[in-house]
Amino acid sequence: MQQEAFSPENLETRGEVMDQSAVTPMTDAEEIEILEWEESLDAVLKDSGPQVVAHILERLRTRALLAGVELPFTANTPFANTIPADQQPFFPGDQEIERRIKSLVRWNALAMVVRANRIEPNIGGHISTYASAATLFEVGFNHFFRARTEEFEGDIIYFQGHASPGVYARAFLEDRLSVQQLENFRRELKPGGGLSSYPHPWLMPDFWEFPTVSMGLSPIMAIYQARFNRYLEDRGLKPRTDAKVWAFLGDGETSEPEALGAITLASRERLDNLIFVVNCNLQRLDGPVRGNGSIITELEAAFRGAGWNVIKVLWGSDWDPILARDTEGLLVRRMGEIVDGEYQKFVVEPGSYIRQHFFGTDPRLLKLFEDIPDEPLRKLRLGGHDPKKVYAAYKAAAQHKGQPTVILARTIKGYGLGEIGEGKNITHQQKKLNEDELREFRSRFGIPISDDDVADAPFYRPPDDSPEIQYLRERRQELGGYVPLRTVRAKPLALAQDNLWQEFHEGSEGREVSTTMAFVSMLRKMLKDPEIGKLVVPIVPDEARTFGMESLFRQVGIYSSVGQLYEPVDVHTLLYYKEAKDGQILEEGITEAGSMSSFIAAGSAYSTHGINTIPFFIFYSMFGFQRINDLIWAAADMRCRGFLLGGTSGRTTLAGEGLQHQDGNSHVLALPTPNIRAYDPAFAYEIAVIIEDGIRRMYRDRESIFYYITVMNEPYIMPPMPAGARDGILRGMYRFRASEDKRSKFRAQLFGSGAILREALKAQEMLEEKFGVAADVWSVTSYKSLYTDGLEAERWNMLHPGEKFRVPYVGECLAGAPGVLVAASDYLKALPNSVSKWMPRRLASLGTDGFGRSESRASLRDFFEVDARFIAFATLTELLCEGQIDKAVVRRAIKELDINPEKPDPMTS
Ligand SMILES: Cc1ncc(C[n+]2csc(CCOP(=O)(O)OP(=O)(O)O)c2C)c(N)n1
Ligand SMILES: [Mg+2]
Repeated sequence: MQQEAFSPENLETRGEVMDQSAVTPMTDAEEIEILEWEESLDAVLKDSGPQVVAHILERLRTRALLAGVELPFTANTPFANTIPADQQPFFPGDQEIERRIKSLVRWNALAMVVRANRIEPNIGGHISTYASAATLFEVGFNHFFRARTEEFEGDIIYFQGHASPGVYARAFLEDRLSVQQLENFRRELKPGGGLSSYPHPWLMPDFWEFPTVSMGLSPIMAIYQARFNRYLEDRGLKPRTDAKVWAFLGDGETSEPEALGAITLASRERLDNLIFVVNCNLQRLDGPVRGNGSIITELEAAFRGAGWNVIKVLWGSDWDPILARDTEGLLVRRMGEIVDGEYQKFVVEPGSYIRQHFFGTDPRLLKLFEDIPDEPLRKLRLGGHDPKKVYAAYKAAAQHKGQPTVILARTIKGYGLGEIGEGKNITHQQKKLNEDELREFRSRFGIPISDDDVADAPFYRPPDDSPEIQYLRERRQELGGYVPLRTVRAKPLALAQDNLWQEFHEGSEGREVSTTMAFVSMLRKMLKDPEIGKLVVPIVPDEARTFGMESLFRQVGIYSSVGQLYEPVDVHTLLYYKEAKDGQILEEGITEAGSMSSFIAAGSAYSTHGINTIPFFIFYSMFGFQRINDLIWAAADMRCRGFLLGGTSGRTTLAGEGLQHQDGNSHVLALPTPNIRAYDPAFAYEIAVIIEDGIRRMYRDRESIFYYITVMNEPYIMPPMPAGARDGILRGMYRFRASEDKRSKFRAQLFGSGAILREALKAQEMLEEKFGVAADVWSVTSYKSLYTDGLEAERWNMLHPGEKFRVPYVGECLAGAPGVLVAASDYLKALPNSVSKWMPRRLASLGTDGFGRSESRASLRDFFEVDARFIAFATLTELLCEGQIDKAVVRRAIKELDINPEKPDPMTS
């Protein structure tokens, strides 16, 4: 297909943003008519002000519509700065000193990446992202980002992850990071420590607060963080303040669905404590974000349409006098016509090219620029690089009421890198500069490093008594201290009483309940607890009824920032849908990503706010790890605490739902997250023990762990807790029911988990009654715990040859347990297989590899071969392999147990 060359005529791609007059030529009479209207508008604006103009325009618009005039829809405003020059506030800083500080940060950020790559080629790092974001960050550091103090909770800032070199370089000027640390950027394992590539609280727990480098996650986390701050205020857990949540994003990043997927929540909730700053350098990694369109125009429409306050910062002060001369609005119109690919070209081409291609379309435009020579023309500064414009936008955003604000700041990727990177498609990856290039950069930004030294790219920090350092310190002092800074202020909980849990140790006394119901009872009880009750944050993505949680609606209410503006249809029922301003449940609607972001905000409040909120996020287990694992990974990095509950779990326990919903994967998917503790409990008392211990470990002992617990919807009688089971429940397995037949020579150990434990118990009976096999049954509550424990022991043994051998817990449990070994769970066979090597003998694993089916539990367990029959049968075949029983017994079993050896393999069918 032949590519159409760019010309102002083929601008259909810009659709709604186009001014119709640009394509349909006007008659002279029409031109005169328009001029008259414009003059009238100017006169009204001058005499009566903007509000009256707005009223008139609205009235005219309505009138035209009623008269059948078709007005093109547009969510866009002209391609100009939202804040006109004459409404710009006074810039309170010392611009010259701030420029010098910024230059020093730029230099050190660059030196850090360049040096790292000299010492270790290909260690990576990014220069050009920060180069474009420097002014956006520095205006924040000097004037807006308030640190946490005794009196003020502080602003929350999500820094664009790839700009981390700039944040480190500033911390170096602030004397918070040493030369050695900078030297060890991206080499964290060096003696004395280094700096992590990106913001990772796990790796730098005294510095970074929010991981932002998986693109798209920081915007959604920031939105839910801002909402969670309101939640804490409305529930009286913290005082209301004007603290802000700032999120710095890349323009390329906004293509991630998570980035824009939750923006309507922010406007619906009127989150005027939230400010997005999109660094619109028009480039991503490979090339332009929207070469053939305009990312700024697109984002403006999306955010305005979603109800946000949008502030465009496109043109720097250099453009103000030119725009002032443009009384006909030709320049702004032309600016709105140009596609991003062409704008990018203007960055790399000489002034003559800009003159010809930008303004050459109209002699009147050319005239506007006739007294500006080519070189200065090329250097006319953009809005995102002009501190005055950025300051104006931040101030307006910080003062804006009733809506969240997004600032779309036009910048140049690789700003200041000149020939080697500025605006080039390769700039994102640029990390090596030769001597000449370094010298040029140094000279451009006036860094006092001699020609002799510059080739080494040394770090440079002016003396403490220099005006730059003094200014920087004063500014930060004024704003409460340094940022980013992560601290843990929450006091540990005492958790003195334990009568909360006793009732669940006693069993359901003949009543059939599911583990989900048992968990909900525990949650209800925790919510009433005097110590932890108010700290509990139940989070649910529109599945509360599925989990039988509707009773909580009434008990603690659903959080709504406006209370309940309507009478709910079920108001006359006991469990009506109660929304309340101090409601405790976060009923997020159908968004697992949003709910997980709430979990993250609540799970990290112990550090962000110094409040020990305890989130319980319950979801359809298939839509947890499978769908939003990267947010779970971010929660882990952030050292979040709390409980994730995979509801309706188990591939064969969730009946009828079929391939999409039946989860046999999540416990395997939980294996890689190092600090998550994953449990597949079968009984209420197991859950009670796990949660009680979890709260203690996380909120009293302050461990950086969190929990994943699967709960099921299959009702059965909950037995009382066997004596001495507690330790095994927590460590991953315990013998639930030993065989009473001590004399049989055929022995087996059966391992069951979750709802499948009951199949193992039935198999135990079958084996004993029909085949004379005495089997013990174990509840395996956590293969993950057994696995990590096994790995630890194995590693210790490898590194300590000749010392006393450590036996993994699995091996310890099975030391005196005779017979063949058979495991069955509702998850992949990989799970029991992951620990089989630490067992004394080989293990036969049954599991649910394959796609689910819409069927009953019994059929599903037959299909996946995890029911009691298959457990018994696998035991017999193991005994056959061991040479303990005869083939004839197994043949008889095929008949008696109704096993079809030719049935299709569930893994592949
Ligand atoms: C989810 C995810 N996908 C891909 C990447 C790899 N990546 C890192 S930076 C980048 C380009 C960023 O472009 P943009 O968001 O415009 O930021 P800029 O550097 O231009 O400011 C990409 C694709 C990532 N970090 N996260
Ligand atoms: Mg970009």
